[in-house]
Amino acid sequence: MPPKILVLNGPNLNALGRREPAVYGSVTLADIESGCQKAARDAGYALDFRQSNSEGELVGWIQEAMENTAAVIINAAAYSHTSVAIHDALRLLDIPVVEVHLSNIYQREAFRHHSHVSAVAQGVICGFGAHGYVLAIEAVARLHNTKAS
Ligand code: CA2
Repeated sequence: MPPKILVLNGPNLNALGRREPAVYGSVTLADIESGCQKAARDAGYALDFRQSNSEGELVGWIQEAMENTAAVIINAAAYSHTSVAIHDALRLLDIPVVEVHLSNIYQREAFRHHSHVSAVAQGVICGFGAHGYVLAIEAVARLHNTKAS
């Protein structure tokens, strides 16, 4: 069984492709999942891709990643800017965590400029739309390969 990357998506990302195409593009979350599945397969990983509108459910999934998970990629959406609970759960992990945002949060409203996820992430990718998720998978593979060699 290949090592598993867990990709977590926060609130409202299930609505992608239906509203605000100028900010988030016209891709749906299902499109993003397909791209991630391909990138993960190419890099030799299994991929578990999830979305929730509930902060508690996201915290539970992060806790599950303490076992049998090689890395977490997370777009916590609005919870990035508000959730100490997600920050605390992520900091318990001793695997790579990569934060992704579709939009460049630093070009947007001031309340999006701070993320509680960033301090507990190995790195942050924002502003590249759906391709950011593929870049995050490549970054995880590079981190694991560097560690192994
Ligand atoms: O750019 C990102 O990926 C964000 O994480 C998206 C969040 C936003 O709160 C963050 O500041 C940046 C919002 C996700 C909402 O998704 C929508 C989907 C369709 C229509 C409207 C919003």
